[in-house]
Amino acid sequence: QTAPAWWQTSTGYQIYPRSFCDSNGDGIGDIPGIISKLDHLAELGIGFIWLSPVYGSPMADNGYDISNYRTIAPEFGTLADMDRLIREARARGIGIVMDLVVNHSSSEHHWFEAARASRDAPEHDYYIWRDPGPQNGPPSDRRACFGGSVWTWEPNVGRYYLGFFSPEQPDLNWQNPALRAEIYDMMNWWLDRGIAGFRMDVISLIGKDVDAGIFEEGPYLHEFLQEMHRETLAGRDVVTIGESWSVSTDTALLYCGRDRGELSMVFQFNHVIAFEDDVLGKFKPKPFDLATFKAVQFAWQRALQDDGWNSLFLSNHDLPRQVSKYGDDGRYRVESAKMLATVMHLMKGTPFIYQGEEIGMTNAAFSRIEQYRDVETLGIYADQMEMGVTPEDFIAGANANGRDNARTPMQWTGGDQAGFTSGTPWIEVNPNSAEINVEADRARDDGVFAHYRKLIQLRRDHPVIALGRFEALAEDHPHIVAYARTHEGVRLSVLANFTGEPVMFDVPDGLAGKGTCLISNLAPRDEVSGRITLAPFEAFAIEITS
Ligand code: TEU
Ligand code: CA
Repeated sequence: QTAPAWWQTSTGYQIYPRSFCDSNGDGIGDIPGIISKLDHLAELGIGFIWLSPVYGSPMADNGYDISNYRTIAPEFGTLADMDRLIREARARGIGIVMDLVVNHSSSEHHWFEAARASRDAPEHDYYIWRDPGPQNGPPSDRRACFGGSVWTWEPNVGRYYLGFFSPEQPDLNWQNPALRAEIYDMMNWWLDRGIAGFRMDVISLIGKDVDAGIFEEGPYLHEFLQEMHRETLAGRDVVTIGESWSVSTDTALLYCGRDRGELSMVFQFNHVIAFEDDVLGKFKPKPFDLATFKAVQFAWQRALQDDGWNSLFLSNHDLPRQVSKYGDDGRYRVESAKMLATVMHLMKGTPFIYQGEEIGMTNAAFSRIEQYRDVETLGIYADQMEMGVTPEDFIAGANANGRDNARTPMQWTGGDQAGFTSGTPWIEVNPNSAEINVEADRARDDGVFAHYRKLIQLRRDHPVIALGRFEALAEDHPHIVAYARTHEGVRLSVLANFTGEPVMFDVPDGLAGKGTCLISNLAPRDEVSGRITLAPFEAFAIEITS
């Protein structure tokens, strides 16, 4: 067996820069703010930061609409700040993974400005244009991710352009080789600055065949990813994380199989999609059930057991905070936050922590649409009002799954604006910051932070966590998560109660035994056998020795 790659034994941490730490009081988090918090992250023990976009952008989608790939948005800082971040992080053993958003650019990118001005501009073909459809309307009735049509009329050129997400995010035409060369050149420019890799935004969309109506995982996808690899990544020891909402256990290895020359790992959402409504999507959540959740997680563990690599996460800047969604953000907040972390971090793959998760931050609750800033929530609100959904029902759905509810500022202290800014934050601070904050949590030996820190260290110290085989046990148990990991004669038994009630459990053979408790969110146990009772949200892992 070859030694694991650095990104297989490290843990990632996602920073959503707008909400992380504001250094200059303008209410917007920034790069100097991130630098000032690197010690917090180094003490947590992470190996790399996935930095959500900081490039030049009009911020229609908080930076996922890039107008200049080689600058830093002034509200976030300067290129010199960015270089300093890369350097200072590296000095603490932390790599910076940048967010590569190349399915689309901003409509304010100079390419698009040229493209929309004239059909004769070379950049015109960098985007996806179609003539009007029937009755001079849009070429198809396909809806955009953030509401409205995917097609926007451009009178200057007498054509519609494609914006899969929003009109401010026109899709790039990957069929154009000059465009692809520009992108690879830009990637090399960043890689040469010393970054540790890329998280690739909606990368499964770049191979689309628009006229066939195929957007996700289209016919050109893997050809382009392999070309990208040859032109930029080959020979560099970096990590690449491919975001995809469509990848399945059947297609995952096409992206991250060891001989593919494409990506290190996929970042998939099957466990999220499983609980969305067929018509109203995320804004009408389906009730959670553990059996479905486990079936999805475990299917991915099995599918990438021998080849490929998983990303392990429940939350990010597009998803609700996990303690609110899957745990209990009231009475058992601390216990359930630790339980969820234990279950996720001890599977096979690279765990990702979304800023604030390491102290058990919860979703903020909003009551009015005016409290939202998010292009998705506002766009879909407009669509669903037209469909006859009531504002009350919509807000209820948005509180469960809306993006802004998990994008409120990082809670550093119990003081004013949670210590995030000395000014007025761009979006409201969660009022629970008086109790839930870094300072308070870190002051406790049994805080959520301490638990995450331990999990991260365990992954570095125990090869069974990074490399061990995964075996699910008691798979259809409705309340308990149970699995074993085995590696070179070592067995790790992981058990968790996913509910706020005590649960009696008959320990199956593949799990039972005595040994050393590696981690627990209650009193440590050094034995599991026979019939046991797990306390509400109890979770632990034992390295079995007999
Ligand atoms: O997200 C991809 C994506 O499909 C999401 O928009 C998703 O559909 C939705 O947020 C969840 O319901 C990526 C980024 O992570 C997201 O922040 C961007 O808005 C999006 O791409 C466009 O760049
Ligand atoms: Ca600022």
